[in-house]
Amino acid sequence: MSDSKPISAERQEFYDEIRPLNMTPLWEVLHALVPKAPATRVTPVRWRYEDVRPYLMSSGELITAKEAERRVLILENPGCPGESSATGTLYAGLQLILPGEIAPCHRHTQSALRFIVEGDGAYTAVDGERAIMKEFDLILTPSWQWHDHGNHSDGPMVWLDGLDIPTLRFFDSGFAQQGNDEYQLDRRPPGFSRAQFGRNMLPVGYDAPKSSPVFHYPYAEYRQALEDMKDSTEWDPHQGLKLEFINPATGGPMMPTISGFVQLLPKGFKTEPYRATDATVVTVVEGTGSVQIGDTRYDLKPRDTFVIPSWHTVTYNPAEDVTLFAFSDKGMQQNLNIWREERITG
Ligand code: 1HN
Repeated sequence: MSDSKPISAERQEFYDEIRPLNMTPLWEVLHALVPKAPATRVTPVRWRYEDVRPYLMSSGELITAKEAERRVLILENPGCPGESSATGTLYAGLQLILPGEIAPCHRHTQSALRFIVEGDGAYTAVDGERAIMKEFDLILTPSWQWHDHGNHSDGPMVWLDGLDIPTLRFFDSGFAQQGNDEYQLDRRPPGFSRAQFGRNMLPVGYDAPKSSPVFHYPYAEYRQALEDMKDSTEWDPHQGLKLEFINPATGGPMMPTISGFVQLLPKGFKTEPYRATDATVVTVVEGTGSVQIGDTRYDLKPRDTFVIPSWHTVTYNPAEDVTLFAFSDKGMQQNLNIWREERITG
């Protein structure tokens, strides 16, 4: 049945009759429900950091981190207005914390990542262990772990928050709890988790958690991994050099609902077209160039963030060496056996 054919008076009358019984005919919507190719309301969108930053700083004069609980400007996809969503499954926002401020302790079923875009020396404490933030570090706050942020540095600190809010909203399973205290006391020294889990070893008798116990991935380390691989690795013509942040206890994604990646595209390495069913939020770490997403083209600059919707064809044209950080629902889709990719050739 076609989804667009005009509806006859006889059928419309029937539909109107069954409506009060909370029934509707499948044949009018079947092809929209199961399209021939993945369809999405999510659109490509790009936020230039230079456009966003002045407003983020203004928000710092409008409300304190304490009053706001989290002082964040949501990066909302124009295809899903009012939904606080960057993609169908994921949320993104830019958070500001000023010197001397505290974002009070809480926990929630939603999982979160922080990708530091500006500043040096503020901290996130996650279940009693502090991570000191440096530019382009990745910090995880897995589901139900206590977390608070504080800025003892002398400059503003800005990071990209990535959460699985739309996913938990879909499951009606999102909720939060406030901490008794504004901030947590240290229960372990900074770096303890990385010492325990970050060296390809695990404590004996350890039960693998669903999210990576390595909750802090310093830029200096993952950047060096890319650098060390640069000369010896065969580059993927569609993706350049792309690495995933994993849960070392399972080999799976860093968190069950959010997968994280870094990607290096050397100067002049134009990628071949690629598409996949995971909608992706990307932040430029280093370098300039451009990205083509379906019919939309954006120039790339450090700290800009953009969205690649599901099944949109992507190509990159790096004018300099470009490093990207990306997060998506790839691991969640893989666990459900619904993830697909296509390397488009010729
Ligand atoms: C949250 O807890 C944080 O802890 C940031 O920094 C953004 C957006 C929605 C719900 C909870 C944070 C959030 C959030």
